[in-house]
Amino acid sequence: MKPVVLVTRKLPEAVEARLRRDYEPILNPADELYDGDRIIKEAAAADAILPCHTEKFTAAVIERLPERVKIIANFSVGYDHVDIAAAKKRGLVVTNTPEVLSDATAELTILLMLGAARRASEGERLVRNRGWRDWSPSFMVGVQMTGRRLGIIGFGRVGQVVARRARAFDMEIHYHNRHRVAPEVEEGAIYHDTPEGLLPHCDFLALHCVASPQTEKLLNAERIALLPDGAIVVNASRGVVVDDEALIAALKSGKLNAAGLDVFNNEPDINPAYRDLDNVFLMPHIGSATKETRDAMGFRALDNLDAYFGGKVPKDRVA
Ligand code: 8YV
Repeated sequence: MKPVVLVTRKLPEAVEARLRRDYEPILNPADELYDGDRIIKEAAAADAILPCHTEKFTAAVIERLPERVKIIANFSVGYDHVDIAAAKKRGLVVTNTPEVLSDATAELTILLMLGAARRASEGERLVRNRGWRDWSPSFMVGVQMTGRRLGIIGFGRVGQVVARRARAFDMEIHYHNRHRVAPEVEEGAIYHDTPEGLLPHCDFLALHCVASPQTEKLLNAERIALLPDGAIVVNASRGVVVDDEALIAALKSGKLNAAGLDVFNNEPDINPAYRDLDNVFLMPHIGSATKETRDAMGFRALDNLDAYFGGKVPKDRVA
């Protein structure tokens, strides 16, 4: 008997093919967003769940999951959508998909930096909306990335790849992380043991920390004030690490030159003020959205299921 896996979202074809070969999948062909009640209903006959970050496994949902569900094999590196303490209490195994999305997310981060610095949204809108009438040396002037200082908060897998890509722009890399990384990983990046120590060195600031109670609203008004005037902030981690009101105020006042955001509080119902600001480059949480990466994420989630149902500890076990 193949294990039954509830798959909450539409996965890449190659991933679904392997899933069909090795498991009994319960699919969601309409790709509807499941709330807690729907997850519980759909999981009635499941041994495992393969969800995305869009499904919220709160303590209340986890407590009500059918007894036969033993593992949540996430299709995501972030697992802040799962109450890990509740999962542990219930004896649920939880896995994620690290490493395979670092390149794609780092590429998107560079896009956010360039998009914000070179006013890409504004320029695109102008051309599309037939607002482009003339040209002058002062027209659509942005900020140069080459040779500037990039500060990275969260120097894990994604942060490290961002640093490597940014070096191609001759950027000077600074970082803050819970722990200083080894010199061969640092590759000359300058460590700061607090965000406060890092921020004055950031012409560009990229957020790559995990979402946790410790990082909630990490970028608040007090810390934004420590950034150099005219700095650019980009976020491809999680919306909760930013205090929206503070960021919006700094973008309006000119304290910050611009921001590039791929993640938001309360996605997709984002703070409406962002839509009205010309100096934000907005993306709809697509950091890992390349064909190669989405396939790799799916295979990685399946590797974790294979290990679990093969009686081994999954490589990416986080609970
Ligand atoms: C994923 C992400 O696309 O992996 C993550 O944590 O934020 C995204 O890259 C998404 O989570 C899929 O579930």
